[in-house]
Amino acid sequence: MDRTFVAIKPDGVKRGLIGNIIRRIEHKGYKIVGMKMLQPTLEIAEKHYAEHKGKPFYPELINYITSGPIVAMVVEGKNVIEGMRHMMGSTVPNDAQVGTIRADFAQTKECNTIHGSDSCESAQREIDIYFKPEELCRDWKSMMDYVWESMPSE
Ligand code: IDP
Ligand code: MG
Repeated sequence: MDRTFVAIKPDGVKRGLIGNIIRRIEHKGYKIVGMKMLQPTLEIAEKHYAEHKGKPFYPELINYITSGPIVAMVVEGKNVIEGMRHMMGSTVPNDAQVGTIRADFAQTKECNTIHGSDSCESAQREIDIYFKPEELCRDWKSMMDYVWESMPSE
């Protein structure tokens, strides 16, 4: 099963959107196999956003992501990396499709409520930044696991 790293960013936590966003992920049928609340340290933030170092918005991005707690998650599902990006919507909320998390909840690209990995490599890299292997709970069946098992193609 594919895996991605998702984070509800500080604006999402402060606005009380944790439940709403987790509900969307669960309703999609994705399986949450890791979850924690933490306030990213400067070190964690710089690791997470290393690819953006040197860009004009980098200092603001680091200030934003360290400005309060985030809810970090590891999410599993079929083609989940692409699927989560689709549910999140474009980086700029006003370009995002209505119904996506960013279109529905965010106003600016600076404060766009949710993060999701953009490739298999970034997913693994980001999961390793936020989670130790023993912090993941993989050994249980979600309802979706039973549904997949009952499908002819499984
Ligand atoms: P993504 O989150 O959709 O993958 P990236 O381009 O990887 O978008 O940018 C990472 C994060 O940096 C964005 O989600 C947003 O919070 C912030 N960001 C991106 N571009 C800008 C910008 O031009 N100004 C301010 N913040 C930005
Ligand atoms: Mg990105």
